[in-house]
Amino acid sequence: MKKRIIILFVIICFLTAGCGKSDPAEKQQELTIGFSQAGTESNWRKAQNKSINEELKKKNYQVMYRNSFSDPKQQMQDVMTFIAYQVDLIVLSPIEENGWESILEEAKQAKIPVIIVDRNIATNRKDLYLTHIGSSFKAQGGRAGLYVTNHYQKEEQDTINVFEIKGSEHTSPTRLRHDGFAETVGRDPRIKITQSITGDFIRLKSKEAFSKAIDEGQLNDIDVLFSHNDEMTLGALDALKDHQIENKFVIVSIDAQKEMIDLLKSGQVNCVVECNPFMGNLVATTVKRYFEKATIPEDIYVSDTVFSDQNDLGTIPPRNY
Ligand code: GYE
Repeated sequence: MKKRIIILFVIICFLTAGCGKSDPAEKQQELTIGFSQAGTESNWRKAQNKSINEELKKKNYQVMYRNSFSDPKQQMQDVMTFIAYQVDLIVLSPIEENGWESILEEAKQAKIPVIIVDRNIATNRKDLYLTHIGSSFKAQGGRAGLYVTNHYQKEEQDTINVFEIKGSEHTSPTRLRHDGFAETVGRDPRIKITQSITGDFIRLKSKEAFSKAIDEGQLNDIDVLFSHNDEMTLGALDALKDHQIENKFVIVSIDAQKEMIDLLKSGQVNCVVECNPFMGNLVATTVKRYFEKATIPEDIYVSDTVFSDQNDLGTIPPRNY
């Protein structure tokens, strides 16, 4: 009897050791990642989308991809679909900040971990997601503001009026880019945001809203244009051209798309704060580390820089977006 038990034990050990030896890449192949993308509103977004999809696939994950084309309700349905499919992990690049708690609670109940990328969600419930991977939008607004304060440091002008072109409402980059900028320029009492419009991060919407502002005379005393992304800056420049208004403004933009860097080089804009879209590698590595049971930090920051007419423009690396 004793002998039989020993033989059985040896067989079990042998079999389980065999399972343990399977190739980790093969195991990963079985894992499905639901990737919910916000939209396709900008070239920045297209680069970020490509980077995440490619890097996840490079690591042999199956990607179940949904693009909600800037429709917040659609995006919530997309995530619910991932939960119904019982994917192994969800990567969520949200459109808006609000309304995610109940859906992420469902993911939690279903034991599906969630990684938030790029824009953040509004919640105090840190237990609803693994981590957030993206830029510090407040730092980006701060860098934009710092350029403006430095630019006017030696000028004797007693009022400096800023026209702000905001991104979509209820999104973390819009809120935090504004806050970072306002906080930084607030140190110079001469600088005030006197006009503000929303361009939804989209070139055409910004062009329309900016044209209306021109027609209503809102541009009359403006010194600085601060735009929350490059697409909207391009829209504002389109509107100026259509109205045959000379571009005499100090222009500060965010993202650092190729087209905007070219405009910086030709002297048509003054400062471009980078928002680095190439977060795919960080995302895929974090997913892998999670499945390897490593500890994941609460926040993972993508590193960004700033380009302006104060730097050597010849050294800017070629842009791929
Ligand atoms: O700046 C903009 C995009 O969420 C940070 O969304 C992102 C912003 C980016 O459409 O171009």
